[in-house]
Amino acid sequence: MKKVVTIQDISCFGKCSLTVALPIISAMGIETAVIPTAVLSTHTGGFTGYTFRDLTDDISKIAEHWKKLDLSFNAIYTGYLGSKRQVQVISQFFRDFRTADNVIVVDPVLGDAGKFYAGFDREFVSEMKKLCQMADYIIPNMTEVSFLLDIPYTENYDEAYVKEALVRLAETGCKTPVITGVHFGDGRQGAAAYDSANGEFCFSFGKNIEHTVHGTGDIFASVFTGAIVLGKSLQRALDIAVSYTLDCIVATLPEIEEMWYGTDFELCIGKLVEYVK
Ligand code: PXL
Repeated sequence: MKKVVTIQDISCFGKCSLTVALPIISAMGIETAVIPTAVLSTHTGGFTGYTFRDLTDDISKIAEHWKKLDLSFNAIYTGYLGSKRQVQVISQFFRDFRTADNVIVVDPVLGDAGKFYAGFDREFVSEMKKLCQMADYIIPNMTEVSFLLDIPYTENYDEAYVKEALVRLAETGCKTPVITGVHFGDGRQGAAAYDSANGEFCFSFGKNIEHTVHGTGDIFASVFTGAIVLGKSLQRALDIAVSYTLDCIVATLPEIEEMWYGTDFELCIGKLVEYVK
């Protein structure tokens, strides 16, 4: 059985990070080991007054134990990380658990809609860039692209702009950058990727839904990681992740309580199982 380890926080309420990655990757028929980096009462987007228990000191102890057990993983997938020190500890985890044939997927969670999430700043971006350099795949949204490349955030761009951004992301060291939330104002939204090994660009689009729900980036990244681990091509992995993310948004809208509560990915798990058959 394929094995992924995903390293990100547990937000106890507000579906995102581990509460999304664990059920989704498991549903794809992949064993999903976890390293919780922090426990928060809620995620930080849209809620105030949340608790935050930092678990950075546990990460290297878990890694040490796993080394003794000689564990290995087909993929290491990181999401939201809470501090610069935590990012440094995880870069050591990458060095310890990288093998000749596994993949490292970094979702450089930094912000959305042109703004940082609470607690992040330029210094954190510098640290996150170093983690991205070690990755086979990175999965930023357009806001995170602007932070990683130090370019202004814009919502008006074309295909040439996205291709240029992908090439520049690859030049910073990551083999295959994937950009999410790509839209050209033509009623579609999707993702774009660049395989720097062969110079191939891939795009995948579905219908653009104007309404925003929280946690879709984590759904996309989890499905994309699972699909790559299952041996799908870059284009097929993008198609599956775009389709499932869209399915989840459409399923959420009719009964949405509050956008910060997250996306109802549970209602579409059956479709995901079909997509990866
Ligand atoms: O969905 C990304 C995410 C993960 N974890 C925490 C967050 C966010 C985004 O707001 O706050 C704690």
